[in-house]
Amino acid sequence: MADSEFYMKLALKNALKGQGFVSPNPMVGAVIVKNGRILAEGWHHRCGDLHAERDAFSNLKDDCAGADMYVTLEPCCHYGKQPPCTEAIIEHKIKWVFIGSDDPNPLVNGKGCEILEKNGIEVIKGVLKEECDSINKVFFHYIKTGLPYCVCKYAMTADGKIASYSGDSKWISCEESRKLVHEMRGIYRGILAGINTVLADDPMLNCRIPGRPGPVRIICDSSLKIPLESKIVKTAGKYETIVAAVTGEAEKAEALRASGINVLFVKEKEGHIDLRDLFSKLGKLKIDSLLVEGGGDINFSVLSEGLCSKLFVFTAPKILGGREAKTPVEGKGIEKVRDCISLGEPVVKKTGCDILLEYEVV
Ligand code: AOF
Ligand code: ZN
Repeated sequence: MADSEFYMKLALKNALKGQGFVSPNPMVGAVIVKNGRILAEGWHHRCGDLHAERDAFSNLKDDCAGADMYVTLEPCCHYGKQPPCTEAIIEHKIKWVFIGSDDPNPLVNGKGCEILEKNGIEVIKGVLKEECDSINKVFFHYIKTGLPYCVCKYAMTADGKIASYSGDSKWISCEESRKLVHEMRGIYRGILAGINTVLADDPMLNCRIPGRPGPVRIICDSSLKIPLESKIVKTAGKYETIVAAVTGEAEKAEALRASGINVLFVKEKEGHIDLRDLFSKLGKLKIDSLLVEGGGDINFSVLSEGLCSKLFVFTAPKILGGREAKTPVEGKGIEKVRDCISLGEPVVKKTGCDILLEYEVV
């Protein structure tokens, strides 16, 4: 492995330490190397905190003049919550900067590299670019579209059912798969479910991994049917919660707001919530990623409207049968196979006795 790849791998490892904490910022890691010796490492710990480059500089014990810096993302050159990293790099007299990903943020977008080069710093772009790009899919999507990067997750039986004909769904997937779902909930900024899921299961939709902030819970409830005594409403003071509606009594909206819920009125589309409008409003609230644990109708809407980027499908070695038993993607459906929603090659994993298929929506 080339030296530059070795140090970039280390920078990547640092970047990942910010997972679940940096939203809506990217995960970024940095390493400073001089004469084959690592002088310091750093990463972006949390949104609002030091950027990776400045975090690495804050860990220096020796002079780094003439050193190389490896950073997984193009250094920023603007004043945001933090001052420009390019300035710190210039001040510290770094000689070479090795970069993984470009930063598509319009405030940066190549200008970071330009400034470094204008100041006599050698810039090498694209070191382990694919790996660096792969950790910030959420950030790239969000900064380009203003919409949350959306992932649909469901667990089904080997015959494609998400519940039995009587509505029973506890539990389709095995314990290990359910543990993994809690880990996912700690990674995505929001979790979206429909009112029918709340009425049927009275779920918490929180993350049970200690130390993780947990997602904002978002319920699609077009006519504000959510019961005041549901667990979601009762715990809204503790876990950030949004109820998205189209209509509903002012009194009910007030009662929900008094419980700490953000009631968000959105546009209507064919008698339901206009998901594109909801996504755009969630984007404005800085929700950059969304895990959809919806029923079949929500899943069909996000998929057919091109709002979903990724799919996690747990398949359990169980058969439920039943013509009336719910399936993961319902709605109206698609008339012709040639018009289907296409998915990429699956990544296949085993979780306990289940199989997890991960697909990109292409
Ligand atoms: C870097 N290194 O570690 C990160 C960068 O509001 P701010 O100041 O935190 O700026 C956020 C923007 O800065 C973000 O949208 C992205 O373009 C860049 N993030 N850049 O050089 C870092 N986290
Ligand atoms: Zn920066």
